[in-house]
Amino acid sequence: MLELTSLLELELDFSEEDVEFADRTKLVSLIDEICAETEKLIRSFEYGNAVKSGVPVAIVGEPNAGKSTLLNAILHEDRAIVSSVAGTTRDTIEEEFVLGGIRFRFIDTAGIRNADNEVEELGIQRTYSKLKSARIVVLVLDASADKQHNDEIVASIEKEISDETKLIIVLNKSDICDAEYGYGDSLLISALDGSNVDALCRRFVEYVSSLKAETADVVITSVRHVASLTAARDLLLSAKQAIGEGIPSDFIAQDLREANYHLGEITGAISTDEVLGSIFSKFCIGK
Ligand SMILES: Nc1nc2c(ncn2[C@@H]2O[C@H](COP(=O)(O)OP(=O)(O)OP(=O)(O)O)[C@@H](O)[C@H]2O)c(=O)[nH]1
Ligand SMILES: [Mg+2]
Repeated sequence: MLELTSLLELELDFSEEDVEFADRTKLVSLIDEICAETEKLIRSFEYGNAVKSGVPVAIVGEPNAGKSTLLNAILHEDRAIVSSVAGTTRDTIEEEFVLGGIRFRFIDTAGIRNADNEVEELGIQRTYSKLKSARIVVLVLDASADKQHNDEIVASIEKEISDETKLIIVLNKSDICDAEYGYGDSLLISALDGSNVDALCRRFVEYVSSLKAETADVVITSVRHVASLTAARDLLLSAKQAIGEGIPSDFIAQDLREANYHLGEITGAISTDEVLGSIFSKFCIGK
């Protein structure tokens, strides 16, 4: 940020000469570099926060697919009511459970279908909202259903979730049928007799561990710090756009000053002296 700011401030000092001597490509690549670092820190907060309050795992699928049976199998207890009546689960059920040292929040949801009454309809709306806020979505399919039917469900769920969300597809009821098809790295399980449920649980742990590996060495835990980082990132993006549009350096410099101010809220302010110091250390200009 110091390098970037000093390049532009220097240009402003010579604004009467009407020259652009800070190389635009260099400015943009510096901004990209800083934005990437800032993004990484912002993401580290999401990870830190998810781990602190439990990584949300939404279990979704059609009625009778075996979602509640799966929840019970993961928790090793009869937490949710299981029955052969389609539409048994009406409201969402949430339970925390620690796997591989990571706290998860499992959310059993109402099966998705065209509801035949208002209560079920409300439950399904909740399913969609949980689907959107979850980190991991487990889509439970009935392996005995025909492929085309399941293809449609997969497509409709993929449409609903964001890129940030991990989708794990399971084909359930392996005890009564062998699915002759799969979806990428989907798992064939039986929630009823528990087969392959361990493998599914390992997937959850592996995914969260991979998130951890992607994040910065520093994990941001303060909401205030994330707000400062986000503000700085947005100003940097606005500076980048201004450069692209050939907007005068004064305006770009102003965005950068504000971005510095926000970063300063975390690290302590960057003083004018530091900017001047950086200018004089790089350029042959007399004070
Ligand atoms: N054979 C077999 N039956 C299963 C399996 N998993 C669930 N079932 C049966 O399927 C029926 C529905 O199971 P639930 O767990 O209630 O299904 P659900 O997806 O929660 O259904 P809704 O709450 O209605 O959306 C029950 O009769 C279960 O015993 C399985 O792996 N194998
Ligand atoms: Mg259920």
